[in-house]
Amino acid sequence: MKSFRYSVGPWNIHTGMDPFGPPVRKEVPFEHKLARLKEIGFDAIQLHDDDAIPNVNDFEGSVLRSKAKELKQQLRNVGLVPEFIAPRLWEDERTRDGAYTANSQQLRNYAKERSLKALEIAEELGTNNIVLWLAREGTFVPESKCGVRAVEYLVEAINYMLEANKNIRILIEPKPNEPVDKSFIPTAGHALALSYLTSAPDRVGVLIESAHSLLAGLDPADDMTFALAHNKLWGVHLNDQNGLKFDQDRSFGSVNLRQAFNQVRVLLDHQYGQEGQFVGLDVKALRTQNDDLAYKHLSNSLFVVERLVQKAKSLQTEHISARQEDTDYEELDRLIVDHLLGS
Ligand code: GLO
Ligand code: MG
Repeated sequence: MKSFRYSVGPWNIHTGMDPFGPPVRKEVPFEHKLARLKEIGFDAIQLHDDDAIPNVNDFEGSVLRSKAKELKQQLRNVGLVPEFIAPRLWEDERTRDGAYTANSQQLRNYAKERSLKALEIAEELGTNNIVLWLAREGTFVPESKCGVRAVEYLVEAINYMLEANKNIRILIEPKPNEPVDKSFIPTAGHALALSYLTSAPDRVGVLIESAHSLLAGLDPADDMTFALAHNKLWGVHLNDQNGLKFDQDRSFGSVNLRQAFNQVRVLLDHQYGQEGQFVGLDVKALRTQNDDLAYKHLSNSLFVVERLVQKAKSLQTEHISARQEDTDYEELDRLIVDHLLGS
């Protein structure tokens, strides 16, 4: 029996291409990815607008909607539900100066129109969740943009979406850097603060990715509890990251087991998932893996989450409470480390 319902994106099965080298594995067709992900144990699929409808820029209206309907049937046949749609606003040439915060009004309008397509796809697929990873909303050159205007543009774009469809909710996925140097919405705190500036704060929450918190020098479990305290933790992307480097998307728990444990512990302690939220992964296979072995990052991450669930459930809470009482935190530290080491 699994403890959570799990989700993952098709981009988590990939060719191993990186900025310094070409693909080392074959591109896997979308339908094969779906079948494989289901087989590994996933319940839901995370989708960019152009994962759902390739070349999404070329379609609109009833054609767009009928393509989305076909995908809905395809997902149903495999037994996966869609978790969210995310407008991919960082690959198109028109978003090279950012999308919602581009200096050109024409380009900002493109970003908004493209986002509306994501809303339409989501509606057809039957999910209310729109994820905004604000990839290029930030700067390399500080004087290139006004930070106050940038926040106003972001609020304007979010309000535009909230107004266009009264059922959707928006999950902001913060990240401090990469591909930009300095992001306008670098942390969960910024994302939550932004939510309260919008016209419908009850429909704007966050998706916390472990590696993104770590890249900001923060503990992912703390970001999760902060969002939980606001009732706004609507998604997670579990993975791992070794320090303040490029975004590594390592398998969950592969770098820092105690931090991974605490993420699982807070999710369990606060009944994450009981209102339908998924535990998502956003992990990448190491470039060394050959075609057949480029799925282990997914099965291993699921395995580690479930193992850590067992660890969280078998913690002797009376011992924890006693140490909280007498503030012997050295002993608490030892207890936790010993528990994680096992016998
Ligand atoms: C990149 C992000 C990215 C998003 C995805 C969904 O750093 O983690 O993978 O999660 O595009 O919007
Ligand atoms: Mg992510």
